[in-house]
Amino acid sequence: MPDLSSFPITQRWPASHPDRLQLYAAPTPNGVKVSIMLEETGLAYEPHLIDISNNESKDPAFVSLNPNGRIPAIIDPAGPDGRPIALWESGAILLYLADKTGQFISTEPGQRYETLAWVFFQMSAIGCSDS
Ligand SMILES: N[C@@H](CCC(=O)N[C@@H](CS)C(=O)NCC(=O)O)C(=O)O
Repeated sequence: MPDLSSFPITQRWPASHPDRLQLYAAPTPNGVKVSIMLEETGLAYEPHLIDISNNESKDPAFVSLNPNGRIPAIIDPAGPDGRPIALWESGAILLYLADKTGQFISTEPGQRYETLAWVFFQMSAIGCSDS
């Protein structure tokens, strides 16, 4: 069983299933797009609701994972090299999950950069602003 105790966020939002990808999010555009990606890729995950209306994304335990203090963020217990990895920024998380599962992004450079263009377009032009 993976040990996630080195991540302070797991003290505030404990992992009942530390073998599963841990999602820290809320039902907002940036949160939901990661949930959709997890559902579509079929990865097992454990969601944790971060109550942003009560500033829980500014809780020191959350900020220890994402210094920008915004949802979404993840911990994947089975990251590169089999070690846990923490990630924040929804676009980075989407690309990580796409690469991890080999879904929704090509390894063929032309197609891969076309996908990146759409992800960057979405990040800069559609959805919650980063303010
Ligand atoms: N660029 C960030 C933006 C994240 C973001 O703006 N999250 C909002 C919800 S959609 C949030 O956490 N708001 C709470 C706050 O700013 O305190 C990303 O794409 O992950």
